[in-house]
Amino acid sequence: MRIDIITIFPDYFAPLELSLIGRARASGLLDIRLHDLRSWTHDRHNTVDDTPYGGGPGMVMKPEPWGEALDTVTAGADAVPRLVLPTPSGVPFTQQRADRLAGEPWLVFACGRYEGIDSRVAADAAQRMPVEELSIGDYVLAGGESATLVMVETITRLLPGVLGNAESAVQDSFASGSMARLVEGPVYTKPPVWRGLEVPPVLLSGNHGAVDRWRRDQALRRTARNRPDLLRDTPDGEFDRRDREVLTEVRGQSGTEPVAD
Ligand code: JEE
Repeated sequence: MRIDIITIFPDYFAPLELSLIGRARASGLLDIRLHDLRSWTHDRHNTVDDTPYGGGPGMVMKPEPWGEALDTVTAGADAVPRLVLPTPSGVPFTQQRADRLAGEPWLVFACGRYEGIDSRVAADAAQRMPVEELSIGDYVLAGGESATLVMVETITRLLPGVLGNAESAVQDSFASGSMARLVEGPVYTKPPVWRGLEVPPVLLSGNHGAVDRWRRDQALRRTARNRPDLLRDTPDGEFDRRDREVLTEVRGQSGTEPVAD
């Protein structure tokens, strides 16, 4: 997969040289190219922003450098890339969307700053390529760079050969299909006792049926506590009798796990 990233902060993407992504790049599996938007400015101050039409706070990114950047980056290839525009007003970036984007041969990420990019940039690009305005969550970042890092990491770990353990990514997407979506329960490794805390004995029992049931109980409890929205979206038919016992029990308790907000 080829990924182009256009930004005024190319150094922000140093982490893409590390770990799984760094190795995938070195092996030629991933072709990630960084571009400094300011190299498509022509004034002595390399200006990329201007005041917003209609008034209001902050500055907006000028369209001209973006137009030239996208023309140059997408030129000279037979293929047409998909343009991803991270924005707080975008469609939610989800695992399902990551799965689809992982099937694309070429993605271009346009990282805005200030209050965002002049809207005509997306409108103009859309005449030549598919454009997706995406948001990584309901909070306001200072720019699109960290959102791009999140999306690139989420997408590239799905590529065959990028993850060390080829099974993990497949398992994730299998689990997020149409079946009941639960968050994972706790995980443990050696030693069996650490600072007086024991690994739950069932995990050492060798009884795979009991392990599976215990893990599901834990996943149900944690989902009910941390993500009740996921359970409300799950049809009743997805729960067996034991599931319903666990949910009834946990719903009658008060917070034993830390809860946000
Ligand atoms: C790209 C600039 C900063 C700050 C105006 C008006 C918006 C943009 N999930 C996500 N959160 N934030 C981003 C994101 C933020 C960006 C850019 C992505 C480019 N910024 C910025 C303020 C505003 N605000 C009131 O409503 C909120 C716009 C993002 C993603 N992906």
